[in-house]
Amino acid sequence: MLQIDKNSFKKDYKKKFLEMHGTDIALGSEQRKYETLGVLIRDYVAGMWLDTTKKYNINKDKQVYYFSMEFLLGRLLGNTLLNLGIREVCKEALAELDVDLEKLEDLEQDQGLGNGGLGRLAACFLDSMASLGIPGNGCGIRYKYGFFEQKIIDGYQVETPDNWLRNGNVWEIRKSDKGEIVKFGGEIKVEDVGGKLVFNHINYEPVLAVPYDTPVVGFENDVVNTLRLWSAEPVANEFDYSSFSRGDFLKAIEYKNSVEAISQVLYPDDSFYEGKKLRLKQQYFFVSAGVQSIIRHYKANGGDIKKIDERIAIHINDTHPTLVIPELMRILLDEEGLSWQDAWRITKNICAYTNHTILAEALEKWPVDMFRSLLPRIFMIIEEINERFCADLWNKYTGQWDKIHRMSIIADDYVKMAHLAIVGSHSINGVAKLHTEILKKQEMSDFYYYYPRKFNNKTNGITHRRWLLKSNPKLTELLKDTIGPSFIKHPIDMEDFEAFKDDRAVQESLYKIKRENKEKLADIIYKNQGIEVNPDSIFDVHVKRFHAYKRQSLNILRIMNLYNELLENPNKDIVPRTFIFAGKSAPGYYLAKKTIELINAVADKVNNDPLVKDKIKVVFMENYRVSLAESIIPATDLSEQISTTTKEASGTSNMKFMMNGALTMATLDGANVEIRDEVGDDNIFIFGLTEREVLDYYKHGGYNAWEVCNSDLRLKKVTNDLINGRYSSDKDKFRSLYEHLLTYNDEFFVLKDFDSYLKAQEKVDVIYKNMHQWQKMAAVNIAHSGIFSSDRTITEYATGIWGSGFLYKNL
Ligand code: 26V
Repeated sequence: MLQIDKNSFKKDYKKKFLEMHGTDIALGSEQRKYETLGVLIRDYVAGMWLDTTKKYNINKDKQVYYFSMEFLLGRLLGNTLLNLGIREVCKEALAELDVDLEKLEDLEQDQGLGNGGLGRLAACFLDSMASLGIPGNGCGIRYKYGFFEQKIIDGYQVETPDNWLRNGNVWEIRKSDKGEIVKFGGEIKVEDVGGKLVFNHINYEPVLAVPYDTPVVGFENDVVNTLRLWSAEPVANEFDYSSFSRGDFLKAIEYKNSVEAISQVLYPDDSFYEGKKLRLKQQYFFVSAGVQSIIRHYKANGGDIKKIDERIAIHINDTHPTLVIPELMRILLDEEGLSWQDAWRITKNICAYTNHTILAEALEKWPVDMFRSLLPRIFMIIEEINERFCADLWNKYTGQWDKIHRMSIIADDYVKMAHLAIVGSHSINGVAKLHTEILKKQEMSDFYYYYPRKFNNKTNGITHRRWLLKSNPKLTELLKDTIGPSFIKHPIDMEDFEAFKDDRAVQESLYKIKRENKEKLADIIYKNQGIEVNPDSIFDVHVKRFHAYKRQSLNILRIMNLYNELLENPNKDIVPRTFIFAGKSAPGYYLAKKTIELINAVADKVNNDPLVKDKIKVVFMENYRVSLAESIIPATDLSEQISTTTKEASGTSNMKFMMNGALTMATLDGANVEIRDEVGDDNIFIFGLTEREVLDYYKHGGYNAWEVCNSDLRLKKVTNDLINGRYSSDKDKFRSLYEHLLTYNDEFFVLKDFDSYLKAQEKVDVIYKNMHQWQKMAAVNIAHSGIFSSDRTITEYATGIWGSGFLYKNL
């Protein structure tokens, strides 16, 4: 482990500061102090990084490559220090130099290269792989602009670019000597050379992929893994200045721009698939660069290409990197000269795929014409994979054209990425038990019956190092004081905390810790939004991407109803509540944006109404991101996880909240089901339609929103409030929400779940009044959260999917 004492750290820091800035610490800006610390820590890490790589090479360890379009890392400084085990030493040393570590940590820009759950999961997985000593690498895109910054102006979401590299990035190292060429467009000339077909790719547009490596530091174990993100650059000789003089100026500029566009920006939509050529380009770009560099490295280490599947595992995070499959085939066939049979066996052994959503509108499929012209050789390979697959299907399902058509990889002029991922992988997993069952029984049932053994479940997890140790130090101390420190390395040991659930002193400590975290959040809310909130009120929190299925609309309707009730009956006995929302909507998602507007309109009205001043407050926190989540989650009393049952594949914030002692208000959806199974019905608030009821509605119809609305006076009033000018002088402002709920018979059953949601919320009030009971329930939640550590998830991936002995010898 890295050994560094206070004095040597001080010396190193002073020296580094002088080297970098040529001046005294006291004269430097905070930004410079941050940069100095970052570079110094990176230097500390460098030796361990090299040693880890060398060790992996010598041991010929099996390497896992986690391919993902998104890695939502957030900030790195604090967690790197924590994992190195030197955060406290640094903090004290810096304090003696008059530098405040936490202030510097706060200066760091979030690395926001992801939309939400899927990208954050990838980041938690990197942390767990390194901390478990698994040789695991991330492979993705170094977007110049990450997920947009959200501003709320007059209640509307306004998007501004996330220029996260503005001040540089101390964590990355550009490896210009490790570039790869990726080829787009052109034609394939097939030649017969001595009885063997040779595929020559000509007239293509070359793109130079340059890797930027970021160290991923394991927890107190000397392991440093690598996240490799690729940036697109013009190939030098295609963009040389001679073309300017030849008069090809515009062509050269066009080429440069089209290349740089590839890694320019993250697509900010995680719900509606659009067949955009640039996105397909992004996918092939990082997949091809990644696979080429893996094979180059493997061969440079003396690896036998025919045994590469013994040493390499590639994980395909959702369908976005599915082109790994045909790209591997291309290299094995065209460049390594393997037979189809060998190449196909190796490819399937290497690849595994995770599905993260059943929303039909998010499933990726590419128009054949676009695909073929952009990736001609890859298309040929997919055609061949499909022909062979359909021939196999025909053998089993002779005459069943419909079924074969349904399962085909290419059909109706589209290339279906999920089908390709299933056919070309040895493992397909869902991300929570319920989700996996739905995949097997519904969405992917044809494939499940055909390949039953490929399907398995891996319930998601979160890294307790970021989401507990780092973000909630006081709770961490309480756990250490009560159950000892073993949970830090073995989070499942948090179960021991259950023994303290009735301990009054522990309950009081829990209350006190929560209260302090709430005060801190209240300060942030005041600073950012100018709203004063009461830390003694229940902090009732709904933070996540805005999407109709996540039902922020259900939440705001019940707040509107509560407001109505308080106006009618000012003496209504309720525990004061602060309703906190945060989250981004996809820029083109009209209804989601309307919902944000509605929340802000309700906030405006409620927060300015003296009649309810001491009872309720509504806050919409701008620009939800990892670092903001780290402040909100430890301060939450009630976690809202209220998606329409069957729609949320897993959810991961639900796990973060419970680990921080929030109680959960939940439908039995995604991982909420497993949280309920862990804590028991008495320690969670469950409401809403069951899976059966929802699936029945979808199958047989029968849901009538008008009927539900008309039979409940409260609903009549709140839906009417959407169109009677109560929340806006423009009566039509929220009409689209009204129409969606009623006229269009809302497919997410918001109105249907309204009554049971309100009843469950009433229980919250009753229990919150009894502090001891509430904290006892919180203790049970904390105690049972260890199973949701991503260390458990990653251990399951390693043993159940990535396989073979030496990979998990360190577990
Ligand atoms: C989908 C698409 C569709 C096309 C446009 C770009 C784009 C970008 C990302 C995605 C991924 C959507 C899937 C997703 O994020 N699923 C979430 O995955 C979490 C981790 O497994 C899980 O906890 C959430 O329940 C699930 O919604």
